[in-house]
Amino acid sequence: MLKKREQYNVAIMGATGAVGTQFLSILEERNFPIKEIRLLASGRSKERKLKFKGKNYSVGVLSHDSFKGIDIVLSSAGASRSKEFLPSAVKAGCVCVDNSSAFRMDKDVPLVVPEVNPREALHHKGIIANPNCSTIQAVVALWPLHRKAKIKRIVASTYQSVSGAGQQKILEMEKQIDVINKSVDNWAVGHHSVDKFLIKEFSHQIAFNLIPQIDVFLENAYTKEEMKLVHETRKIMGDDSIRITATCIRVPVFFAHSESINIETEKKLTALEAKKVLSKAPGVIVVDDPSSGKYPMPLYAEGKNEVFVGRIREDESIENGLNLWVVSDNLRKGAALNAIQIAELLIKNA
Ligand code: NAP
Ligand code: 12T
Repeated sequence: MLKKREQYNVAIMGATGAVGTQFLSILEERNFPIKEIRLLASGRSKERKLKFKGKNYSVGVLSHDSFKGIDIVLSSAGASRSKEFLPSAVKAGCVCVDNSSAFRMDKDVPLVVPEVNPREALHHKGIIANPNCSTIQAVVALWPLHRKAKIKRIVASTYQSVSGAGQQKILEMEKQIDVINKSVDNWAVGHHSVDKFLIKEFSHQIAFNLIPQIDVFLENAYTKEEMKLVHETRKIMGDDSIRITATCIRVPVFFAHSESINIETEKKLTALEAKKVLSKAPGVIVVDDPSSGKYPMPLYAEGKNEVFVGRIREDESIENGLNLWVVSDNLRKGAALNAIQIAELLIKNA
């Protein structure tokens, strides 16, 4: 349990990463009540300093002894680091909000999106899991519709930005684009492909391409990312009867994930009713005026906190169906912001 205090000692595991640096910006923006901030990463970063509220902080090397005196751990250093080090943090008395996939489906670990299931956050045993980025933005948009009309089935196709896969992937796409732009014949067939040595992080070239694989393939021919969306959505919405299927695609966009979502509901919901429900939903902004070309796009969701929903229309192929286009900054609501909102919930209830 988190003890009530005026200010808290916070450790960030993976502080130098794509999500870690967002943790720092968002904690600062929201004036999170911090007494001491402890930045942790791998030995590769031991000479590095990061800025927080105008001051430089050294990065410490993560170890089992990193958590003494810490109240809250925000972890984003990969699932294997979470599995290895969070038990030590819990033993040291910390409450951990974990961004990795390590504990999300554990029965004893709440999986929380504050707009959907805030009360779950209070029944933890030291670890609370932050869902996958694609799951978070989907459930923020779908939960209000589920409450109104009961969702029976979800078909989701995601268009996920490279930043979701970490800092190195962002750099790889930048490099590929740079090399192609400098090549003299880049208008000709085959000339927008890069040399193999520029493809290290992703399994294929990502610049000017799409990759229909995120995370590893499983025995059922789906990827792990696709199955995370299935299982996590059911756990957060607290309804195992919802049928869900997903296709996850990596797109050459730097920040923000987009999703085309089709739902079938028990009760009829017109597009107008759905728009009304969503325009009152917490954390959602409806951007839906096709006649003036207004719909959500990743470039404009970058750096924002909300989940943007547009292209809301009835699925004319079934009785009770809707199609939606859902866009959000994957490093903010999809990761760091959601985790910080969970920490804020814990503080409010401490
Ligand atoms: P990233 O940019 O590659 O950063 C990884 C971070 O982890 C860096 O700070 C890195 O430190 C640190 N790290 C790596 N190996 C370490 C080790 N052995 N010991 C200590 N620290 C280590 O990746 P990211 O995109 O920020 O993602 C990190 C984690 O967040 C992953 O678990 C990912 O699954 C999760 N994530 C979740 C969501 C979500 O859906 N909610 C979204 C994105 C990412 P160095 O700089 O020293 O290498
Ligand atoms: N492989 O947190 O590659 O489970 O975009 C998030 C993002 C795993 C996760 C990605 C991933 C997660 C990615």
